[in-house]
Amino acid sequence: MSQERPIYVTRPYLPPLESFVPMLEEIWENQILTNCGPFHQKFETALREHLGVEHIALFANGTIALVVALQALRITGEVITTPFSFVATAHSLLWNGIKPVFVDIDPETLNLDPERIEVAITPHTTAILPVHCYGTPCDVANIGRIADLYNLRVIYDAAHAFGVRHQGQSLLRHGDLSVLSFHATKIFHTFEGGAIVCPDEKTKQRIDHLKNFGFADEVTVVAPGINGKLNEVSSAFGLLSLEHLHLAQARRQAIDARYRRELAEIPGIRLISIRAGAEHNHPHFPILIGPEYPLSRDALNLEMRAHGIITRRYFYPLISNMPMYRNLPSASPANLPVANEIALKVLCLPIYPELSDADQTRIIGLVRDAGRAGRAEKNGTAQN
Ligand code: T4K
Repeated sequence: MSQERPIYVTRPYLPPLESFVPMLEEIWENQILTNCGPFHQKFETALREHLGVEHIALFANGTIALVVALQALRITGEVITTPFSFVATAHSLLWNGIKPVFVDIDPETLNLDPERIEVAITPHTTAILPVHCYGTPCDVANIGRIADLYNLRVIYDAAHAFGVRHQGQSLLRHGDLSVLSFHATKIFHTFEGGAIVCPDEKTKQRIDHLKNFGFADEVTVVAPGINGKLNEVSSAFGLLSLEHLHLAQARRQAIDARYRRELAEIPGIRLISIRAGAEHNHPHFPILIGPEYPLSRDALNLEMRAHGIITRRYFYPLISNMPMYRNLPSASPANLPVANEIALKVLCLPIYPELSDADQTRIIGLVRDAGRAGRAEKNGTAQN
């Protein structure tokens, strides 16, 4: 391992500490720490405006928001979803007693392939749970068309899609619900946090009840709710971070653009293209290691780590290969050839606002040099 400090795949954006102190003083003063207090309400309003959505309900994290989103729409039976995601996507189904049905992904977008959804629909199917993986918009038009045709609900796991715009409007306006994560590793975070975006007041009301034990008022419990509320410190932090987000995003965009420019020419490295008509948010920088690159994905991962660059294999292992899912008929690798292949090729490079130009130079150099060294070694072996 290199003696230099490690470079992680991400680092949380933190606004100047002194700008947060007055908010903490206000919380200390009024002693309202949670239960949808003033900062929670202000943050909800500010986010709704920032994102350009009708309604939003804040949550303690993205996973509990997914679990509640499924409860809010009373989803049961079978739900079609992607195996290429963070494990929380499928876990939210199991927590609701719902059977996940895995459908393969599109090799270009790495999102649920709409062409494969219809054959997976059975009389028990009630919904589709796609993921806008790495912030790339799903094929929302075709998913919407299939959902209408078969009378299915659509809940987007939009944990990576904060701020993504698609054809001139928020991507979060698609589907019945969209679920966000504000985890520390996300482009916009509240330490831990999450939200559900919904189009109508009635659904927002039900979600608000569900996230607060089902309380409609002090003595009336209208549903078997859970405790999913975002606390006041996190809400205040979110409110403050929103003001700084444009600067952080400009830096991410520059890092993304430089990776694209300088990695594009390396044989065997494939990049995920930004979709036409989409305003991207650069949450991750995945590269796919193909057979023309002389090192395997795992060998490159180890090489990077040996130099203190902590790259990550998001999303390996594939959810469908995990012990609690692999016996499902839809989890068979034969049913999911693209997802299985991508999970073995993908490597996420560091991207975060404070990544320096010098560190990015080092990362790009390592990917390039590991490729060159591997090629020279291969050629040498071939000549001997
Ligand atoms: N759906 C999708 C599609 C998701 O990607 C996620 C979360 C969810 C649902 C669920 O949302 P939440 O319930 O989490 O709100 C991380 C995150 O824990 C997880 O939130 C995220 N997806 C997933 C993609 O990544 P790990 O296990 O990779 O995190 P960890 O702790 O290894 O962190 C990665 C790197 O980030 C570290 O090497 C250093 C840096 N880091 C991390 C933390 C937590 C920091 O610098 N500071 C920190 O506080 O899962």
